[in-house]
Amino acid sequence: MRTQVAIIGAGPAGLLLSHLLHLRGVESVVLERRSRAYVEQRVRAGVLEQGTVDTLVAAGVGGRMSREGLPHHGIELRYGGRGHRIAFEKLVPGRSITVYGQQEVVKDLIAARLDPGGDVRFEVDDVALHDIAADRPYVTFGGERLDCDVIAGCDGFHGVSRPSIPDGVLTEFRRDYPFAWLGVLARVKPSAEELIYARGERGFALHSMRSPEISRFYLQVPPDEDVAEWPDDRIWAELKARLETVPGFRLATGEIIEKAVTPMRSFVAEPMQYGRLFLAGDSAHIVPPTGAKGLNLAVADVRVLTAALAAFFADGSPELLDRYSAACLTRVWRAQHFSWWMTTLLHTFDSDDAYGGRLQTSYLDYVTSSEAAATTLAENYVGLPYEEGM
Ligand code: FAS
Ligand code: PHB
Repeated sequence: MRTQVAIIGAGPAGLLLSHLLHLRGVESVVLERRSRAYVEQRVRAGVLEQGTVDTLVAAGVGGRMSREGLPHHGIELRYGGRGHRIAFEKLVPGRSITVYGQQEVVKDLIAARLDPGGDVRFEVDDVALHDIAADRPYVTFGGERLDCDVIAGCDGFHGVSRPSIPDGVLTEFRRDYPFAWLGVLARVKPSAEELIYARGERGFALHSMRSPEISRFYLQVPPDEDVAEWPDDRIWAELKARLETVPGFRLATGEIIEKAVTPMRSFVAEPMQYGRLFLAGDSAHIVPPTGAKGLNLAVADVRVLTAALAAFFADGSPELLDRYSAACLTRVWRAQHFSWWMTTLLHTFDSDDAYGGRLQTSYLDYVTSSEAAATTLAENYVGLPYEEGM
């Protein structure tokens, strides 16, 4: 078998890359180790930046998102017994976010790729990358071989692509956090119109949603927490304790349909390329989800990689491909900082660090009272505009 681009992974990065390349007349084959059903039901991100929404609409895969997604024009920071709205419409006029589950984006992209011209293979075992430093790399899987010109490693943090790069090539930057998130999906009407980020002595909590009937919550828990420690009644009691902290707010409860613990880490591998292998999305970088950047960064990488590959296959020019990693990393590190900043601002750290706690409160007071400070949060949250031509 032969294709122009072998894409490892059918998450948002791999699927969007395959679709955008198809629109530019570049062939690809997507190799995914999980089943279609698995990737379509996996509950992950929920917030799409303005740029991600615009990208999906421009690529012709934003129809259902435009119908079913929930545009939001602000978020609330809740602490010290008060709620403070960060009003996007005032601070960053014309830019907003859309709440639309990552699994819905994945479904829309798979549907588009299974049209004629698409080639997405699920339940593929033993993917291995070969000759990635040569100009004729290839991929083996399940006893088969796929020859190609380029390999896109879109296989996430635990994938096979990044480890295929020889030792000594990559510099890895990482930061771990002394907590994790317990994610909860519940069949209950959201208790507020917008997202609520709540900081308190008991720990961080996030009120989000997926639809007018489905709410999404997160609770800060210890880093190695076992989800079995969290029966439904304990989840509701803790969510109430952390969110019902302002007058008049009552949290509606209902049937919990999914719960899981997500580790919190910051990670970047530089450079995001080696020979004919290009890393995009979580295979190259991870952010704590507090800033809602993970999925959106994957989209930004894919936009850059698509333009570079289209130029390469059009006339062999390698310049954009040579600069791929540098072109992505400015945005990657901006999102890394914002995600680290939101995480350190809103989570409860070591209770002995009284000084650190005062710094957090002071910063929150500043962000909720200064228009300039609130604008820095708003413009990063809705997503900074893409660089020219990306
Ligand atoms: P993905 O991990 O989504 O996709 C990689 C794909 O590659 C997967 O389908 C995997 O099965 C496949 N794969 C892996 N190894 C392979 C191999 N050897 N062969 C073939 N295929 C292979 N971000 C937010 O913004 N907000 C959130 O709330 C949020 N919550 C998250 C919760 C969890 C549990 C996790 C793990 C991540 C969360 N994220 C969140 C981040 C997440 O949304 C990622 O940023 C996003 O999925 C990135 O997309 P991809 O880069 O495509 O990687
Ligand atoms: C979500 O709805 O899953 C979500 C929203 C905002 C975040 C993280 C996750 O910062």
